[in-house]
Amino acid sequence: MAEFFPNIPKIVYEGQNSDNPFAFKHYNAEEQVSGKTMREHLKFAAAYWHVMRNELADPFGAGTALMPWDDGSETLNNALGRVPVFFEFLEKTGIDYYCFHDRDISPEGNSLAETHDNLAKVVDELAGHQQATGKKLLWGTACLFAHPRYAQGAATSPSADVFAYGASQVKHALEATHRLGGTGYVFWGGREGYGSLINTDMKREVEHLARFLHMAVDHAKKIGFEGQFFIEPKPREPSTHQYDSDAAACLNFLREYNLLEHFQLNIETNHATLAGHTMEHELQVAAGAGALGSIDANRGDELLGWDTDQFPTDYYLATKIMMEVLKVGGFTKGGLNFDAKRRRESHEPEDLFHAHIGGMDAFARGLKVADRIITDGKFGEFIATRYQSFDSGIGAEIEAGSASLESLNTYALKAKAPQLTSGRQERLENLLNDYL
Ligand code: XLS
Ligand code: NI
Ligand code: NI
Repeated sequence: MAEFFPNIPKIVYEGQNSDNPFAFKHYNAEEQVSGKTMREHLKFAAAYWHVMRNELADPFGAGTALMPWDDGSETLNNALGRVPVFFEFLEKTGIDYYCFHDRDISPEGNSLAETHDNLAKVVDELAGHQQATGKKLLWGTACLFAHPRYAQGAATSPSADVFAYGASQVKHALEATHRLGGTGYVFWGGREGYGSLINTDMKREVEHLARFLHMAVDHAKKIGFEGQFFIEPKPREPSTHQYDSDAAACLNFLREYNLLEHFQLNIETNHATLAGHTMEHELQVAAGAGALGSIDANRGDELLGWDTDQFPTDYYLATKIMMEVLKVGGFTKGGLNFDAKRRRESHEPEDLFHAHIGGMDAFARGLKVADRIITDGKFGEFIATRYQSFDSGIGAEIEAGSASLESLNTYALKAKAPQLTSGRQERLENLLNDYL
């Protein structure tokens, strides 16, 4: 069998004292952390679009990535040739899952029918490699944003023909995901938003988007797809405003259009920060609605206001994320997808490995620390104590819904002036440092 990364060994766990850059320092797949192995907790996935298709171009310059296995053509043959490269990458990194857009894995044809045909052929190839390696599909999605026909949106395009085209693409992407045993299907808004309201009927566009998602839910039922549907919030880029701008906006949309029972959220770190939120804020908003489903793991750059999709190597970030994941009882149909790309300067194939090793180690460390924090219970106890005035007496009546403005007026007039206890933020920040 041809080897595409001949100088890269299979990455194994060597522990914190290893100075081998091609080894894990924290990620030990079979190690148990409170009753589950690390691999079961973390459910790492690689993004086909970044690993195989990202040429590392930016708005000011051409791609730099060296991909000796790729002839640069948009042909079916080239697409088929990428598949074994990707599976060698998954094998060597020990990543169990992957995610794709339909157009990452297979090219547009000369007609829509040929496009669907291309997809089916690559899906067969992927199925064969999954079978041979035991690798699994976490989620699939359709690329409804790259082709010029989607310049004004897909489900929210002012053109019904574009809407129909996008629907056709989703039908096939959903069926491909089903055929590959994917446990989820993602809708990221892409160009579902607007550049300006001066030419936009926002209400009509949002209603169309809801229609589109209902069609997907109906089709899933029809074909027996039992994977989880996810929406991935993002506030802007490429559009000025995207309708699924943050977790709260998505939840409101899903509720308004009776979709909440069918959808969870796939929360991406860099999208959270673009929305002006922290990642843990977005995760908690989703968790509060029982809709924390999956994570696109990456991070932004404090100095750049765009979706830089950097690899998540920050221990604090990984710890905070894993605390939220553990608090909801872990992933079910979702996982941790590295929706992350190397910097344009890191153009050699081995950089793909350094990038993923670092992300996996950060999350492994984050998992261990998060588990210790939760097991020790100090933060949990502090927060419980902070709200204890609602556990009994007047507070319990408020929570139970048996208090009224009238009864609280009577209470407050008789009670002593309220006393506050310190929020102890700095003390808790120090405590977090103790764990890291
Ligand atoms: C883009 C999104 C995209 C989705 C899948 O910013 O993160 O990559 O994850 O369409
Ligand atoms: Ni993403
Ligand atoms: Ni993104």
